Amino acid sequence: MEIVNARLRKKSALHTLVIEQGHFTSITEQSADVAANAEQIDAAGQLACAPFVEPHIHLDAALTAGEPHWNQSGTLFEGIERWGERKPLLNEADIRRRALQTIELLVQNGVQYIRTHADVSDPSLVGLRTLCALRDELADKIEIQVVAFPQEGLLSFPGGLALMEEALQVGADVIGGIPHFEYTRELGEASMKKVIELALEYDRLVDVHCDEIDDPNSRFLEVLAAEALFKQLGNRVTASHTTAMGSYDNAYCSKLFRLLKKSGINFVSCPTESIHLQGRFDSYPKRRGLTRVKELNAADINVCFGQDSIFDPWYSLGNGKLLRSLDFGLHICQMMGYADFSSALDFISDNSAKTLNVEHRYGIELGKPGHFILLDGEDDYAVIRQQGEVLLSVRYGEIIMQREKAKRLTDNWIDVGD
Ligand code: 17E
Ligand code: FE2
Repeated sequence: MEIVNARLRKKSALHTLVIEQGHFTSITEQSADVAANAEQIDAAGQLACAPFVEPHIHLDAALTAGEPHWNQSGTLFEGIERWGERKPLLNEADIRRRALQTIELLVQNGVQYIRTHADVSDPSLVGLRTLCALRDELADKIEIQVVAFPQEGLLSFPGGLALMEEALQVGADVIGGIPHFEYTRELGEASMKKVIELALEYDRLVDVHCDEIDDPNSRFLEVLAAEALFKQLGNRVTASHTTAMGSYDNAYCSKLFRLLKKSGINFVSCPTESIHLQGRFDSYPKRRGLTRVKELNAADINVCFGQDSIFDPWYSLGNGKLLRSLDFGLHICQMMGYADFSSALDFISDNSAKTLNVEHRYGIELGKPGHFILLDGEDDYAVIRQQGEVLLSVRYGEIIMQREKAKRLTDNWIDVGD
């Protein structure tokens, strides 16, 4: 496959990309735009970017909003309760159907790597088993990691620890946790130590729903980061949400950041989800309920954006578009400067690949798998501003999704000059 007239991120020249036997074999700068021949794809000056990565989504719960009841309060905790009513109705066919529809929706929007959470506070483990099976069946189409996520507590849910071990034996790639939902601070802390112990014992990655609450006293992140540091697990560990950090005072954060930086752990923020679920106990002033994405990024700590939910008990919108999550994130975290916009796609591509530990096989670089997407815009700034569609998605040199740019059918109404 040959692509001509492609722009690459953070470079101004047009480029020709060649993919042979599924890998990039040539990436060359063009001195001017060229006419594409019949075999070539003409990128027409649009931005070629490494595929989007969805680092945090709950595929077992996707497309279940309102079943059997809607989340009326909009809180995380009511979401957990409503999901608890849907859980007994789960079966393999139901999960498969909804997960496949959601994965396809993500593919249509340029995603080629997914990290999904599977609720393991369920003695049948049907969600985890089904998502692990789908991961294996779809391995040549899309890369999926499955997190064993103890939604109702690793130590507070009856048999939670045994279920986690069973999930790891079934084949979960990543160990999850939810310390702010454990009954006590002590259990929350102990759960973080246990998660790291299991990661060492089973040689798995870690991704914890950590401090997803507005409580400024929810400080399990420091326990997770310290354990990761002591056990040298750094980049294999991710803290998702950490919304309490939006409520920590600056003095504590200043101390905390030293540890976070040393530990080398990754962060995932889910802007649409958190702006919706957090701040629910405030009147006014009302907190934004997001972690300190801007400050983490400025401190050179890896942070990325995910969607979390697609029409589930926690969030009843969601359309598979990471560009929408990014747009929300940039606004809510006030990352609206020229430099922010110029590298904004990092938050849904390179940074997320790092979180998933796939960066060695990710990116438009010689020798790497020939995966890329084409975006409607010539650089990060234009793509963000125009909120355009993903026009093309290529995997191992094969087109897996292509759409035409929406075409206006009328002339200008107003004369705007030349
Ligand atoms: N479960 C949870 O604990 N937090 C979330 N944001 C979702 C599920 C979506
Ligand atoms: Fe989540």
